[in-house]
Amino acid sequence: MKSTKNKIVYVPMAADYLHIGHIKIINEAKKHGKVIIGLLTDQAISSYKRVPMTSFEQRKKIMETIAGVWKIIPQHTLDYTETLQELKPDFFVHGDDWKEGIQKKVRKKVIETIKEWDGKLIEPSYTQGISSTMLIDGQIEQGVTPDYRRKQLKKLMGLKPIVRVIEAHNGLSARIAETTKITCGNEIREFDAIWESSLTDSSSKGKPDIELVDLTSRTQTINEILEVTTKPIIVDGDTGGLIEHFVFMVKTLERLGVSALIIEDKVFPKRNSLLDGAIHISEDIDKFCAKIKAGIHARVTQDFMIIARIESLIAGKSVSDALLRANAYIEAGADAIMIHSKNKDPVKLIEFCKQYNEFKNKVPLVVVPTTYNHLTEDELKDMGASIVIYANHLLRASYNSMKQVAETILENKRSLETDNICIPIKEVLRLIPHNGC
Ligand code: SPV
Ligand code: MG
Repeated sequence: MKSTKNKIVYVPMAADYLHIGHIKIINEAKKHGKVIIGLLTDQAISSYKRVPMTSFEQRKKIMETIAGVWKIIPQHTLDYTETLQELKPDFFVHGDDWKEGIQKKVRKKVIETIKEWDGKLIEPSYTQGISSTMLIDGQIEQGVTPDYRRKQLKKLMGLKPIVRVIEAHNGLSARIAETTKITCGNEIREFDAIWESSLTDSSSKGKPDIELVDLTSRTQTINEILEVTTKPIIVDGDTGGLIEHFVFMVKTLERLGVSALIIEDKVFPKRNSLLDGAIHISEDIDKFCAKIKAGIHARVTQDFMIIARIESLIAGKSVSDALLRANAYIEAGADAIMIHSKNKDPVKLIEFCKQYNEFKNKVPLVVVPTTYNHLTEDELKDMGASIVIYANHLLRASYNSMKQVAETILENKRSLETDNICIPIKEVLRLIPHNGC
C-alpha cells in the first residue's frame, strides 16, 4: 500500500482571484498526499464563464509559490475524466459548493470515475461569503480603463470559439448587454461584447440610418455605453466617411477604449443594408483599401481592430465580387472581414464562407444573422465565423413594448391595465446601481 507521502491528490481550480477558500482547500489536500493542481486553462474558464482576469501563466506562477503544491498541470476542459484516467489520483478534492448548481453533473461523473480505482472524494466546506467570481465582479463593477477594455475583444477571440455580441443604443440597453446571464447546463452564458449600431443609434434618436447622425453624436451614445459597462465595444462606422475624417474617427474611438471599428464598402451616404428597394453603391476597391490603410496607420495600438465590411451580397453583386474584395481588404491590412447578407436563405453567404475558408491569408470573419436568424451560433461557427452580432434586437424589443403600453393607455384612458406589461417602479430603481436602495 502507498504511504500518504506517495499518494496523489488532484485538485482542479481556476484560481483567477486567489483567496482564503483556495488556501483552505490546498491545506486540506496536502494532508492526504502530493498535491497536483489541475489549473483550468484560459479556454476552459472561458467555456463556462467570463474570460479570466489573469492569464494561465500568471495564475500558474502564483500557484507555484504556495507551500504544499507539488505539481501544476493544465486542466483543459471542465470534464475531468481524461485527466483522472491518466493520473488515477488517490484523492480528488473540491469545495462542497459543487454539490448544488451547475457543477452537480461534473461531480457525479468524478465520483463514478474515481470509483474504478477506489479513489476518494474529499469536499472541504465552502468558505462562505467569498469567491473569485464575487471578487472579480466587484472589481469589474468599479469600472475598467480604456486600455483594459480595448484589449478584451482580441483576448476573447483567442479564447472563445465564437464571440457573441449584442446591440446597445443607450445606457439602459447597454446595462442589459452587460448584465444578462443565464445558466445552461455547466455554462453561465452571457454576451461577450456590445455592438454600437448605426441603425439603432439613429433610430433611437428618431433619425434615418443614412450617416446623418454624426461622429460627435455617435460618440455621445458610445460614452453613455462606456460609462455603465465594462465589456468590449465594436462600433459600426458606416462608410467611415472621407479618409481625412476617418482617421479622426479611428483616433477618437481608440482613445475611448473601443475595441473595433467596422466600415462598409459603400459610397457615402450609405443606405441601411436591410432596407427593401434601396440602391446600394459599392465603393471602388482601391479607394476602400486606401481607407483601410489610412485607418491602420492612424491607430496607436494593435489592440484596436479595423474591420472591413463587404456589402457585395447586399448590393446584388456576386460571391466572386465579395471574395475579390475580401482578398484586397486583407491585403490592405483589415484585421477581420464582415460579410453581410439580407437574404433569409443564406445560400450565397454559405458559398462565400466556404471559399473564404480556403484562403491562405484569411482573417477572422464577422457575421450579422438578422435575416438568416434560423442559424445557430454553433452553425455559424462551423461556417467559419469568429464573431456573431445580434445587431438590432434590444431596440426592436423595446419599441414593441413601448407601443403596446402607449396603445393600452389610449384604449383604457388610464394606466392600470399596463401594470402587468411594465416593470414596477421599484424594479426600475433597483435596475440602476446607486439609486440609493
Ligand atoms: C447596423 O446595425 O447599423 C448595421 C447592420 O449596420 S444592418 O442594419 O444589418 O445594416
Ligand atoms: Mg449600420
